[in-house]
Amino acid sequence: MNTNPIAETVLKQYNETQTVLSYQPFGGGHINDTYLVKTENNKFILQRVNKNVFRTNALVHNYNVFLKLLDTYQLQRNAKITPTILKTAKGSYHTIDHEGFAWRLAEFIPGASSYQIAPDTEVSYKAARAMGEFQQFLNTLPSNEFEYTIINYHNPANRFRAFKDAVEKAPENLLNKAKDEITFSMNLQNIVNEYDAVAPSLPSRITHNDTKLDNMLFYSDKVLVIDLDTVMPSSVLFDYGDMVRTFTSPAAEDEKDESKVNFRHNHFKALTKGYIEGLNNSINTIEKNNLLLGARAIIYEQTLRFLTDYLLGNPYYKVKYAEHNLVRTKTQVKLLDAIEKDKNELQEFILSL
Ligand code: ADP
Ligand code: GN1
Ligand code: MG
Repeated sequence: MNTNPIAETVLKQYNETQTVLSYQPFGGGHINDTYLVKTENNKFILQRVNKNVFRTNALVHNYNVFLKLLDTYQLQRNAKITPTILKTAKGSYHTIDHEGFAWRLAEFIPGASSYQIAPDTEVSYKAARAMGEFQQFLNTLPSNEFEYTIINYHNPANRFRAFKDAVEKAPENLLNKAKDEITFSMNLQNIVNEYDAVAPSLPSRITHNDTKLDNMLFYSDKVLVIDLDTVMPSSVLFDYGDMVRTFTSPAAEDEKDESKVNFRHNHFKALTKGYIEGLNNSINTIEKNNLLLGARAIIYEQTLRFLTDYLLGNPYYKVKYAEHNLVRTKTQVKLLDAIEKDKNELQEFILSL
């Protein structure tokens, strides 16, 4: 049995978790601490939100805004789009511990699968369609009431500046090991300029902002969207882009054997079709014309983020070994390189839908 006095104090706040039998670390997220909690009759997901990454007050506020409207939305459509987040006996969705960390409890979806790699195109299609449908819910939210849980989160220009700073500061041995990836990243700065040229014409929407495949849960024939900590104003380009990033490669984000990483056109087509169908005409022409730019921008941004973290000694992402972020960088480089080579054909496909 795991023991964590803070987790136990938090669990005491809920009527449903007075008799906890066990709780264990769970899932493969890079940011929060997630536990599977077992009681006599039930299971729950307990999460401690990383206060070094998220602005806790903004996050707690945003959950209050969208959870207030979620029940009605789901009831009206007779559809569940995300797991239920429980209220404490005092009626809050989060409890703040004495160190300032926010905790929350969600229902556990039994028998649900989440994937690091899309096993077939049906999964890519269904996941993207669910994300498009989730966007329809986000489109109903009062966007002026949202706060930024992370400032400058999807901002390629800012990520590029942080990367250049890291290159200035990094020790020689790390710079040597990441030589090729640094050169590749410096050479693709045009993606930042392309994104910046389009950004002022994009509508600001409430979007999910972390649409990697393992932030979706599959059970029976349904898909639920999870990990709502980055729901805030941004652009659908990034939501589409992060699906391209995480659905199209047949290898994990941290696959050490680079030869296993490649860009699967059939998954690209399946997810693009699924997302556009799920959105049901709720994006405008400028957004649609620039979806591919969103994919290129987010994979570039992710390359820069992993590489920056590696050069700075891994302050941000959870790592299992010293080179973990460099390995992650290399998979992004390979994927982005493949997309850059095929971009005309990919753009043509998007516009054909
Ligand atoms: P992080 O922000 O750290 O990525 P997530 O909210 O994505 O945290 O949760 C981490 C993992 O835990 C998910 O990828 C998923 O596998 C699992 N998970 C999260 N919520 C649930 C749930 N309600 N039911 C079942 N599994 C869940
Ligand atoms: C993080 O929290 P998680 O593991 O779902 C990160 C994303 C990255 C992703 C890369 C808040 O997502 O931005 O794309 O890792 N989340 C945050 O795997 O930084
Ligand atoms: Mg996650």
